[in-house]
Amino acid sequence: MLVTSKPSVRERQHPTIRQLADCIESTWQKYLQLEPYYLPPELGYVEGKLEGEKLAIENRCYQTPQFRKLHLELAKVGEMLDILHCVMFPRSEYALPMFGTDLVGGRGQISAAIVDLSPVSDNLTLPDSYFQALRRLPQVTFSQPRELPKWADIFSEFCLFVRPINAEEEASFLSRVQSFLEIHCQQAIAASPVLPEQQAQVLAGQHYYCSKQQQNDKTRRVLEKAFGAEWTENYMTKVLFDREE
Ligand code: 18B
Repeated sequence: MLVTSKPSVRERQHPTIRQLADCIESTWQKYLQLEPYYLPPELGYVEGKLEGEKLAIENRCYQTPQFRKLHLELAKVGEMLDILHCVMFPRSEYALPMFGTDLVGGRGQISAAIVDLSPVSDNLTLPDSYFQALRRLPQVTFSQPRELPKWADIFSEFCLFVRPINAEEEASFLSRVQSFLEIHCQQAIAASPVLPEQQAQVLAGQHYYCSKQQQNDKTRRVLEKAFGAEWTENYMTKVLFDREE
């Protein structure tokens, strides 16, 4: 079922998805000390079949002094579906929010664009420094805001979830992601570690975030159709939303 071959997903992605991938990686490079993070080799590049179409997944991962794992994933289902998925997992020494973004498109149109800096504290509020920085960003409006599903109580009040209707809105979404990332990287490199006894709390917050993301049936369904239920469960809990023990 799984074959490993030369990754080539990025060049074939929707241009906005490619631009976002480039933007994420260049912002990481600008602020963070990137070191490699090794996924099991059979999960770096994965192919399966979904309704006769090829599903190809390309993963890039890094770690830094502040982040246990930076994960950027590009997936392509034939000519039907292009997906960008990105999550930054802070180390348990840092009480930092979770940055996450997902961009899903098909046949030239982006249907879902979501980005957030999600709190992991007990009371699910962002650190005040994040709140102040996010509050100062310019107001943006999109013609087609989308409603979050029930499991999505993890997201902050700054979460943006839209269906961008044209190139301007796609650019506007990209610029928002860039701002979130800049704020996050700047805050992260300036952050002090928490006390050892507070690390369990940080991990508990991250576990809660991951357990909610694992309830996203739309992600699960795409993966299950191509790779089966068992592979998908493993992938969602060990690669997409894994827990640091
Ligand atoms: N996701 N997404 O990452 N998902 O991974 N995603 C969809 O137009 C994949 C994240 C989020 O309305 C859709 O409806 C696959 C992160 C939310 O019920 C599809 C992968 C976040 C929704 C996929 C992937 C996140 C959503 C439907 C692995 C947020 C709306 C598209 C590569 C930080 C859910 C549509 C709903 C939607 C698929 C959010 C097909 C396969 C990090 C909230």
